[in-house]
Amino acid sequence: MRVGIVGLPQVGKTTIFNLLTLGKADTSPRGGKSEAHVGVAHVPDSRLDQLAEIFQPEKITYATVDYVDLPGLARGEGKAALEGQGKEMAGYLTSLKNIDALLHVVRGFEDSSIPHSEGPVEPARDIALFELEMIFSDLAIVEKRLERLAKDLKKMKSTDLEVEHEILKRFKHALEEEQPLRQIELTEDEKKRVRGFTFLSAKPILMILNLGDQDAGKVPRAVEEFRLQKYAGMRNVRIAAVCGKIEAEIASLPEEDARLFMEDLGLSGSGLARIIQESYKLLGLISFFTAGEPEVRAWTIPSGSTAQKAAGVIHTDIERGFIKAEVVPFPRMLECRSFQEAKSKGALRLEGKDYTVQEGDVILFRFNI
Ligand SMILES: Nc1nc2c(ncn2[C@@H]2O[C@H](COP(=O)(O)OP(=O)(O)OP(=O)(O)O)[C@@H](O)[C@H]2O)c(=O)[nH]1
Ligand SMILES: [Mg+2]
Repeated sequence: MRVGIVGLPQVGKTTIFNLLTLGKADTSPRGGKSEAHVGVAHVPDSRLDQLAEIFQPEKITYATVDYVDLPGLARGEGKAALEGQGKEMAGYLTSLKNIDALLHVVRGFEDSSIPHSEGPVEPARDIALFELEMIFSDLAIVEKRLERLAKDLKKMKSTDLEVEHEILKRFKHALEEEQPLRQIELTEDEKKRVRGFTFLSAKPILMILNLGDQDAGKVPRAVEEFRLQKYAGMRNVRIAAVCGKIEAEIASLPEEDARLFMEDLGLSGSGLARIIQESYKLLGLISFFTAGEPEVRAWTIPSGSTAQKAAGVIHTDIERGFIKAEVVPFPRMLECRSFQEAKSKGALRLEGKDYTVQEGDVILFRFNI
């Protein structure tokens, strides 16, 4: 999974990128302004650690998420694209090609030494503004493409072009009503036809409020606190909060110190864990595990995936040569402590290729190639 970190200037994007990737990217005022940083976050999962205790593998492999940290996008840059002057936007869109979701960092911390481009701290206003910039950027792309299509359709008859024209007209209408494209339900075929465009408002989005150090208490009820109910109910949107600066500092401490520090602040679970959990929910993802002596490993699949598809995430050969999946739900594996014991206790199930993999399944695939 690849996630793009976006937002207005100086809201804490790079701070949160560092929190997620345990990185050390520069957050000083002039540090590394213009380039995008790319980093990898390891998905924390205590179940994987517990499996490792049982199987004593040579290697533990966590699931990962790639994060791309971008410079701030200022007010008016989406609009500029719409007026044919979108230099900033073009660079932005190139960096955001092929991402699965956006993480929109919204400023929630007060600090008079870091001026906010929009004046007083007000998350709802910033979200509305940023949504609009994304909508303008998308509208610029749609209008340009529609113009081209109209010309081409005059010259030749093409069902493909007509279908694309129809979808983009629907998009145009929604965008003109200031509706983000992520609200629109598309068929698989329609999705395929617009895959080549980087429509920002079409991406599932996780809005992360970056709160000040004293506001840890607001983390669990950020939606109510900042009156964001309107967004919380939208399709393909999730909202969560972190105290970016202090949580980034905590993340670099040894585990035990970090735990005590978080307890003091009243935070449950790390900022990293909270953001990743929300990202999985946003994208409808689940984890399953493979476990043996060489390696204990977590894998990420879309919820609803069949056993055969899940096998394909590990290797296409296992998908092609799939015979059976031996499945033990995680809690039962914790009791039985081996596939063999699970089998003798009746906790192991033999499943076929159409079995729907469940969150936390520990799976041994049988295949032949
Ligand atoms: N007090 C406080 N300061 C923060 C917090 N998060 C970030 N900052 C500070 O805000 C400034 C900007 O942080 P960055 O993480 O660089 O923000 P950014 O959004 O990446 O900024 P640009 O990339 O320039 O748009 C830095 O001085 C951070 O230390 C926070 O939660 N509390
Ligand atoms: Mg930055």
